Amino acid sequence: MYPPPPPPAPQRDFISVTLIPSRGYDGSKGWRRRSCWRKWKQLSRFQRNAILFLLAFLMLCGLLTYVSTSDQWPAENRSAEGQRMRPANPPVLPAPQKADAHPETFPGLSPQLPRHFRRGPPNLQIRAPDRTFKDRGQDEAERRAEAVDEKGQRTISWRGAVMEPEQGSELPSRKAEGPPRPSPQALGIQNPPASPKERQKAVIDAFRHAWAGYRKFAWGHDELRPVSRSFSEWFGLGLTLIDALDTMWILGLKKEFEEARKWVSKKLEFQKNVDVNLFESTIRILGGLLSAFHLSGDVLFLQKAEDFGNRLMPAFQTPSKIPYSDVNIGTGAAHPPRWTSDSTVAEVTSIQLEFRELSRLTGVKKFQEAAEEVTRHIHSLSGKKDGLVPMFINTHSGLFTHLGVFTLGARADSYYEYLLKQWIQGGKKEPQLLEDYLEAVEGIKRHLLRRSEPMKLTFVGELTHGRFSAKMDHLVCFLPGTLALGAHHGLPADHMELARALMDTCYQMNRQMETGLSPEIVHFNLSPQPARKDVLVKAADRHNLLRPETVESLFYLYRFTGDRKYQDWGWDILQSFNTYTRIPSGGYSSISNVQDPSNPQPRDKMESFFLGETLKYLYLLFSDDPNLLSLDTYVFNTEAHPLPIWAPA
Ligand code: DMJ
Repeated sequence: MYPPPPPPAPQRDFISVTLIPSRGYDGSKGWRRRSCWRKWKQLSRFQRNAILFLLAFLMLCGLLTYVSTSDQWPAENRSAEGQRMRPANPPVLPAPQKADAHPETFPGLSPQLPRHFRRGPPNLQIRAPDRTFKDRGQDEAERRAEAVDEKGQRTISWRGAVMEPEQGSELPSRKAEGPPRPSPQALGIQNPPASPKERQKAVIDAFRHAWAGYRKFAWGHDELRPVSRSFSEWFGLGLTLIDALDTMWILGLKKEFEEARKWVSKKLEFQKNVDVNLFESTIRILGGLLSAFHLSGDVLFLQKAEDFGNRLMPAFQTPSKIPYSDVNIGTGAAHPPRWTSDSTVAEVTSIQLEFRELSRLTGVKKFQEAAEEVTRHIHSLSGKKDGLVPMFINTHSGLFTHLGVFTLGARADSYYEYLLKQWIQGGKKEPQLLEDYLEAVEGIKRHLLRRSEPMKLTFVGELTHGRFSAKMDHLVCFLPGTLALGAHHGLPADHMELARALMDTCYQMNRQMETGLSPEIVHFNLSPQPARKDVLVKAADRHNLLRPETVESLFYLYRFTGDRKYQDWGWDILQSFNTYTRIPSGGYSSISNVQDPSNPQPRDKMESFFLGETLKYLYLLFSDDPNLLSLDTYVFNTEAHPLPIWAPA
């Protein structure tokens, strides 16, 4: 007998998944399909339902994942688009914070209202723009980004090219900045329109960022080194702080102004054994103090200006009365540079606005007399070419040296500017100044003007012993503004035409660079061959020091023509500064290569004129109020410090 069969095992439902690929003998698809179907039919209903449920569940999960990621994709696409359409820093930026909202206020500092007993004709009605909800959001974003820096992480982003990878790679705010990319200008993309008010707020934001760096890492020193978060000294006199005083006043940054004023009052000390350059210290320190006095009415600045002016006077004690380049403000010892007894022509002829004004304010004549003696001397000096001056003058003989070399750039530039501006400052009563200026403009037209190929840009070249060179310094870009100022004050209309043409050229010097920022020096192409660019740059000249001349002239051109294209051009340049020179931890840096947007190579220096001039002119350019430092009331010195016109004609 056979034993009875065992009872059937209880049927257990399970799903077995075989991971080993089961291949048929011939691997045919038909066999596999039939085999799968047979297996499916062999499953119980429960097993089939379980499989169907699992499949449905997986499909649902897949669908949900798709929905959530598809939300991000357009956002990413939008932001990628946005990156192309917008500057790296958005146009609407935080308005100045209220005094009590500043987290880093020096303890015990109570805002001190300036005294208003104005001597000059200031008519400033400058209010900080209202803060909007949007602004606060951006403040918050910026605060978060900065908080990263507060932890001491040295992350300068792709713009600044200093990025410590172990820190930088994990930061969302840094990642958002993305890889190196060309500027909006280089891509030929239109900037979104921003109103003049929004643009002014963007300048205020830039100033605040620059100032924050200076305040954190260089307070009371001459210049910020923003990448190394340190400072450099030139004269050891708080150069950036003094140069920026009137800008703060004009931008409505009263709290910052008061803090700086306190430093001037408590810490600025001129009794120091230090050599200063007569010209640089006159235009930046003397000019800055005089202008701060005029705007604020605070006599502290005038007292400091007079003290400083007195300490500069030994520079004029030379056989020719042409001043030495350097003077020790502690010992009173003046001397030329070590290698020569020459002084630079632009230097000795661009201190007059300040010295004349100091005399007018103090009633002490020696300042004006010493400075005007130089002007008179040069007026009657031989060696000029149709009003164009050589670059050097000897302090012993009083004669021009290095004859036959003529430029509107370094070492000669502001000679021309101060001829016109002194004439305006003095109420147009000094005909010799006007005569020299008009003759010089004719000399420029006759000897230095050419047009480039293929765009036919009008530019100012140089002349060396009769040989023309198509070289133009960015410094020359002060000229369109000066020519326009002269035309506004009644000089020939063709000066204005030349101003417009040169303005186009200066803008192209920025526009044609990959970063949208001009190099220090360009050479123009004169050859009519197609496919050559107008603006050529040599490797040694590719740097940008945050100089003001282009935006300075844009300000004048906009004031006198009302043509908004000049504001738009200035807006482009501000965005390029923000994109390629802004250092996240505070400050802006000069860069070594305006043609390499992926690595512009920060030079770790923020020149004082970036705050004294560049940002001030940008702010004024974006103002639609012709009475904001009216050009019928004020004349700007060559460091952008406004001084009153004595007797407006
Ligand atoms: C400034 O100090 C002055 O504008 C000067 O006239 C030229 N150099 C710098 C700015 O470029």
